[in-house]
Amino acid sequence: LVTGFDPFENEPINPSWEAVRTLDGQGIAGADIVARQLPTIFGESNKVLGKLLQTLQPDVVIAVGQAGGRAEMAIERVAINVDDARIPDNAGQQPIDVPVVADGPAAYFSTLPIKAMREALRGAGFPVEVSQTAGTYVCNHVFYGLMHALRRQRAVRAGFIHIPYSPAQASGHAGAASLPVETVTAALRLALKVALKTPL
Ligand code: PCA
Repeated sequence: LVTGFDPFENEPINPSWEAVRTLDGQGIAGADIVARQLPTIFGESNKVLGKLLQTLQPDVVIAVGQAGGRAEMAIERVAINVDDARIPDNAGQQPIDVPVVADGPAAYFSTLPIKAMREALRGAGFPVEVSQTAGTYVCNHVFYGLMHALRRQRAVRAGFIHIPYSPAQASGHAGAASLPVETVTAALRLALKVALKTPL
C-alpha cells in the first residue's frame, strides 16, 4: 500500500498523490501495488488509513507526503505522539499540543529498512536523506497512526517518506527546491522494492 495526500495550503496539487497514483495496479517484486489518497485532515486521514489496512492487509506500507521547501526526499525515522498544527487542515481543524493517540507511547520508529532504502536510492541517483522529524502536522499524525495501528503486526513493514515540491509548485515559492513527480515515482518504486526484499 502506498498513500498520498490531497492538496492543502492553497496548492493546486499535492505531489505525493501525483507521484503514487500512477503506481496503482502495478506489480513490483511479486507484490501488487495499491495506491490510495488520504485527506489532509486530522482524524479522518487515520480513519481512512485504518480501513485500508483492514481490507488490504498489506505486507508493506509507505505513506508519502509533501514537504514544501525540502530539497531531497526524506525517509522519516520517527513518528511522535503530537499534533501541533501551524495551519488549519482541510476541515478547518488546528489542534495545538494534543496527542495523536491519548495514552499512546511518545514515539514509534519506522519499520522500513531506512538505511538500505537510502543507499539503494542514492546509488540509483535519487536525492534522498534520512530525516529525524516528520513535523507535527497531518503527515506525522498519519505516520504515528500507521505505526500505532500496526504495533502488534511486526511482520508488516511501514513508514513515511516526505517529498519536495513539484517544479510547477516551486515556481510559486521563490528559491524553493523541487523534484519532478516522475522522478519521485521512480524512486518510490525502488523504495518499495527494497522494503519488500530486505528481510526483517
Ligand atoms: N504534507 C503535510 C500534510 C499533507 C502533506 O502532503 C505534512 O507534511 O504534514
